[in-house]
Amino acid sequence: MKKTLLSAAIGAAILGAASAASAGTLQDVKAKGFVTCGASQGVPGFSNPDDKGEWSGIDVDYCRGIAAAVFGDPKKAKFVALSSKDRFPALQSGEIDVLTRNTTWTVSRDTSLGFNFRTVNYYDGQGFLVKKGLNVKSALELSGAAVCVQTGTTTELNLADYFKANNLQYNPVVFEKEADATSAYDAGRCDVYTTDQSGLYAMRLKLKNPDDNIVLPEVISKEPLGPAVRQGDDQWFDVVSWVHYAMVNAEEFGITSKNVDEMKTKGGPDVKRMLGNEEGTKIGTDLGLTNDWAYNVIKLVGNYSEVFERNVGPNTPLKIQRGLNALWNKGGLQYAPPIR
Ligand SMILES: N[C@@H](CCC(=O)N[C@@H](CS)C(=O)NCC(=O)O)C(=O)O
Repeated sequence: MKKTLLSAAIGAAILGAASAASAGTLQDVKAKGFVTCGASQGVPGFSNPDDKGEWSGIDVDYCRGIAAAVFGDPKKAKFVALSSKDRFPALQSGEIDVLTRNTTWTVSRDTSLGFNFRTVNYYDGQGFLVKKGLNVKSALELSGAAVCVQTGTTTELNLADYFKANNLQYNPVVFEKEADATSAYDAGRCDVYTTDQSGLYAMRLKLKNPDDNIVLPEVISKEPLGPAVRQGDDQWFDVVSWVHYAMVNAEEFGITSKNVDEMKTKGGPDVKRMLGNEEGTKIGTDLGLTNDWAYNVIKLVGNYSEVFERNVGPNTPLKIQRGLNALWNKGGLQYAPPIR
């Protein structure tokens, strides 16, 4: 009995020390005056710098949403470009406050790497890009192919699993940098390029002749993409999660960046509550923010639909349909718990 109590006490002390070591990100972010987000080195529509170093993308807007929630200013977001391999050490070491970069939520990242995931800002799955000239209609015809793939990703393992499960041979051509993988594929060093389907649509735009390439119909994995934070910092985890939920709830309520001022005074009780317009509310202060945090996210960055349409939707070069990323009541998986 004594031994059990003692080990419980030691366990609690270790846990306490671990949380103390990594807690306080919200305070740190407020003190330095900006949030540092891990981005990719360039995935159009998701996180992509232009020639002037201006970032855009659905993941970039997530980070700007966090800045809007914390500071009332989306410009207080800084981006660090990270390869697939470098993104995890950057989060572990504290170089970045949050990883907002097409990262798949898996059990090993959630446990042995020491991260926490909760929201999925883009539901995806892995696919294959091939040259039309190959005359391949299905991934099952790819036996013997040379496949370009980026290291440090879930992609590598899914690729191995899929070819093994279907008794197909392949030659992996592995790159650390996405740009090298893309140019190798473009130069004909591989027959196939594989990554998340979102990544395939994005990379295709970078090829010499995008229209000469097709995405095969097979989706071989689940890739729930969302932000990761370090374990042991519940408050920061909550802030990062609720920014996404605010965007999704806003879409569900029909609140947009254009009508949010009107909705704040004329909306129903749940809309007013979410936007901080309720007598004696603690809807934001309990999160460590101001009560108008969700208002700021919507006003300054937009609801989930606005962010999706602006970065990856049918009217952008990526031309992606909502699909799995439609709201739960429109046949998709985007579902946010209530803000109340
Ligand atoms: N979702 C997968 C793959 C993510 C990934 O890193 N994809 C590559 C290919 S699209 C990428 O983003 N490369 C850009 C870079 O390394 O900067 C994962 O989390 O492992």
